[in-house]
Amino acid sequence: MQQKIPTVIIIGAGLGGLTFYHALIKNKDKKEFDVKIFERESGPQDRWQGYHIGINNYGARSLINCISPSIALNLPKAMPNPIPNLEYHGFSLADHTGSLLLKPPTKQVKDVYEVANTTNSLSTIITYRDRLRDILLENVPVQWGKKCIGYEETDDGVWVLFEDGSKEFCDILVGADGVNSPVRKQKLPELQIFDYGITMIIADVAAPKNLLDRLIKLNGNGTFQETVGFYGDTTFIFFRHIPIEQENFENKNETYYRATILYGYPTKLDDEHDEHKVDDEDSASVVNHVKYYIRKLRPKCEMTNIVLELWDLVPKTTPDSKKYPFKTYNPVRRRKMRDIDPLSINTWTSIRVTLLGDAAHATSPVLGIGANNAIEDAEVLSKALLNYSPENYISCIKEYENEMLKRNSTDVLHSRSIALRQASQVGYIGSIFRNNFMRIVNFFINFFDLNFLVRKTS
Ligand SMILES: Cc1cc2nc3c(=O)[nH]c(=O)nc-3n(C[C@H](O)[C@H](O)[C@H](O)COP(=O)(O)OP(=O)(O)OC[C@H]3O[C@@H](n4cnc5c(N)ncnc54)[C@H](O)[C@@H]3O)c2cc1C
Ligand SMILES: *[C@@H]1O[C@H](CO)[C@@H](O)[C@H](O)[C@H]1NC(C)=O
Ligand SMILES: *[C@@H]1O[C@H](CO)[C@@H](O)[C@H](O)[C@H]1NC(C)=O
Ligand SMILES: *[C@@H]1O[C@H](CO)[C@@H](O)[C@H](O)[C@H]1NC(C)=O
Ligand SMILES: CC(=O)N[C@H]1CO[C@H](CO)[C@@H](O)[C@@H]1O
Repeated sequence: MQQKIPTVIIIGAGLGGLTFYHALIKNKDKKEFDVKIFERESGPQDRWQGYHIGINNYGARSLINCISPSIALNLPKAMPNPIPNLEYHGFSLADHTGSLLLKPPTKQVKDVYEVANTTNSLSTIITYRDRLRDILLENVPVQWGKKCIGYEETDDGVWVLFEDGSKEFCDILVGADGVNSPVRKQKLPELQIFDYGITMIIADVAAPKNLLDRLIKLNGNGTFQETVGFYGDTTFIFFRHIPIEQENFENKNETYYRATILYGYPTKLDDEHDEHKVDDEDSASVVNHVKYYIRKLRPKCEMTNIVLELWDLVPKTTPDSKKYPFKTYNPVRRRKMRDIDPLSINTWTSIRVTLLGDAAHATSPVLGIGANNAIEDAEVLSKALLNYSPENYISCIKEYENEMLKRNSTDVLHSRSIALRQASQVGYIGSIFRNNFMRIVNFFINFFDLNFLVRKTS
């Protein structure tokens, strides 16, 4: 008897869900599934998909393993090859004046294939997240405007329920629906989101060359730069040294570069300063709030000026997409830094419904591993499903979940401890100790080439 082709439904066309779709299609000759993917957004341009994200060795490897060779050919559009002698793809940490504290030795790679072959997950290529998503959307029949609100299990499958009243039947349901995953909330209601007590504001801006030149002069050419202040306040700047090519872009005289900027501070500061009311629906109000803290918490110096000037570049209203390098641009708002430790609950029962990426293990952005781990999940789950049969589907899901849980719980907690340590309000004297301690650590990790900051992979 010919066996019926099993159906897999993916909820969420983010980086994880799309990579997983490609992996199932790529494995079709070994194991065929009828795959459907649903997304709540109304279309590819519904929401700003921005940010620079670092794709590291295991992320790149899983990505290449999951997508077809023809789609892999497009990868350089999203992750252009590092520019030798100009860009340094790596992390650096400086104090509030831009004086270097920590810069782990990081092997520079020439392209996505070389990063995939390194054994050290510090090596990364800073990637345009929106373009990576565009590439992954190619040839994928996403069903847009379909918001999942839950599911119903039956003896022989799962009904997936949508807000529009429709439902779809499947054999396996994969929730790749991000940190607020409704699939997770139903599967594991006791698995809670952990709130760091850190507020962050993130924006993508078009930075003029002269501003970036000043930053590089002060802080080096690292593509992923962080500074820490006295009060748990942090700034992040991610950029590629690649000019924006845009026909009608504002000032044709000046060269512009995309940069992602992030400002973080302990949320409790907002309670102490509630005279400063913020309207999260209004970018201008949020940017003023960020600048208020930067001026208040940071000394007057070139580093502070650069950060303030970067925040001034955030569009105050939704910009005309024809004149702006980003196809869509949502207003900036305050967000909470949060994560999910998948091992914070005792039992995960493996059923027909499983989770992938942020839905299972949202991770703070400090180590830049969230997308890499979502992509790695896609590979591990697609491999586990190669053994799928109507009788043993539970063991496939269990195999995936066992590996995913351990790996990611470790990563989530590691990222959390670093974020919380950075957010401690050390004060002026404390900062002298902390900064000197970090300079010593920096000396040793560079001297001995130690990379204890990241997980070792084969
Ligand atoms: C500033 C910043 C910097 C970062 N830097 C890095 C980095 O350097 N490296 C790194 O690896 N990671 C980084 N990350 C994290 C990374 O972006 C995420 O971890 C990654 O996108 C997770 O992928 P995902 O597919 O699990 O979830 P998402 O990409 O969030 O996708 C979830 C999808 O599900 C959809 N969805 C949600 N609910 C529903 C519903 N009810 N029904 C249908 N669809 C739904 C959403 O619309 C979305 O499209 C960063 C994040 C931030 C904020
Ligand atoms: C930038 O990084 C490269 C590594 O690619 C390094 O060789 C170069 O000296 C750096 N340039 C500047 C201006 O710091
Ligand atoms: C990566 O490693 C594999 C296996 O060792 C090899 O076949 C491949 O050529 C390498 N790719 C690059 C770009 O170095
Ligand atoms: C553009 O550059 C030219 C020559 O350098 C200069 O004269 C002119 O004022 C500039 N225009 C703008 C708008 O900056
Ligand atoms: C790859 C990796 O980091 N694996 C780790 C997963 O977590 C367990 C403990 O929870 C570690 O022992 C593994 O090394």
